Amino acid sequence: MTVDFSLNFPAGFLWGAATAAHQVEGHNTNNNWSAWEQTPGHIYQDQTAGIACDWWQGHYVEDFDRAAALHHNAHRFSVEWSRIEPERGKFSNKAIQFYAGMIEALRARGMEPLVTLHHFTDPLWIDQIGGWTNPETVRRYERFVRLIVEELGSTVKMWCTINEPMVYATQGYLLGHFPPGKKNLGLTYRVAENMLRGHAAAYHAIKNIHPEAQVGFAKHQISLKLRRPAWLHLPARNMVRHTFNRAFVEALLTGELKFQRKIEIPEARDTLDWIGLNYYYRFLVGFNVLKPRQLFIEQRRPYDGILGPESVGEIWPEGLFEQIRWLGERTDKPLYITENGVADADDTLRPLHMVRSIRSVWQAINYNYPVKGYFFWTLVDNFEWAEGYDPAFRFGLHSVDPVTQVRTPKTSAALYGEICAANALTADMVRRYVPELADELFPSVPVQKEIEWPAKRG
Ligand code: IFM
Repeated sequence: MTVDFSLNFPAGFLWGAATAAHQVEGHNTNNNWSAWEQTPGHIYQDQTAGIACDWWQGHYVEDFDRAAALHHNAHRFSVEWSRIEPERGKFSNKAIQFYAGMIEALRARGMEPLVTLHHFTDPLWIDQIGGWTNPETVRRYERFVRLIVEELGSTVKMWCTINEPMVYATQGYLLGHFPPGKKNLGLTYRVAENMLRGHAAAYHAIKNIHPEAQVGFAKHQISLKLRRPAWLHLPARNMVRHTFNRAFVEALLTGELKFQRKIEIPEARDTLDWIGLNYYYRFLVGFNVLKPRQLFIEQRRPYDGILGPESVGEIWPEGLFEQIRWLGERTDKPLYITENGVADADDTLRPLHMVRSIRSVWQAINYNYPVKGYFFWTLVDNFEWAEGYDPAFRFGLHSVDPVTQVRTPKTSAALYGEICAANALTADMVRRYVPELADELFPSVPVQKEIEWPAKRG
């Protein structure tokens, strides 16, 4: 008998990848991103999403085959509002059928669909009324959600209302990296508030049509490392932690959104059946008197650890545990890792990152946090927003040739496939894919630590 170590996951655990419409579909000129991409300076090398991974022309079928061959039993994807409602109040049956086809293709391959209703993009006509700065958008979004759930709801159990609302608000309205490129704190708060109202409206609309549906949203969390001395930097760290990581989640539990002031949004109270965690980076945070325009807060890359590409933070996979812990304890809801992965041009870091991340998830499960699934970001290299097709920002398990559309699996795809098939991360996998971690994670001779008896009492 060969005895070996493995980190086993619970029966029924969901394993898959996550994707988003604008990043993979291509052929769309009707949303705020396609308009934004036209202006030089907005995207890496002035690129546009173009045909992306050509899913709109049917390439999703072969990519779902790939996911199935890697033993994924679930997939997270988003529907594109600008295709479904290309003009205000006009719905496209062709687009609805396209997404119905995707769901059917997933089910035929034994993959549970998790459908995101908003992933960073808005139809142009929504953009023209001020996007999410306008409360009218909440009502328009609710109408769109109602329509899509009436059409597709009998085949979907899990809905994700909004992807990373705080990223959408801060990148578009505070930092200016996403459309509409504003730098205005007041608008940032207003957009986040309206997205919260949008989530609440979508939650009630979905439950109204299909009470058994499971509705949540995907929250991007960042790990925050406190600069020293703590007494000086603590308030700045707490401010970022509260505003970016916590306030939105708290509001979905309590119905009170606390940014600069407290806003009562009773309809948002108790509108989570599950919570999604998107996790990537850790930042060093502190107070800097020279940064009044950033509210004296400075966020930068720590000097130690593995650094991601320029403009992002430190890559610290174990931060997953910390984020699961807070979300798990605060919400007491089933938790899904709705995104986790690493930007890595040549797949040298990804297997190592994957092992450390999945080990963190396993650890959290064994502390009895209710983690129910893991969606790797992402299935195929794709359009990475402001970073376009910059090789440093490739996140996929497969590379994609932009001209021929030929996909090539990376080493990390094989490793992830083995993990999904085994519903476990085994010592043998670690030895084969990331031998440099093997001794640390799984000593070859099982070690039984000596435990000293306490001194005799009494
Ligand atoms: O590509 C994005 C995705 O759209 C949202 N979460 C982070 C990913 C990687 O940057």
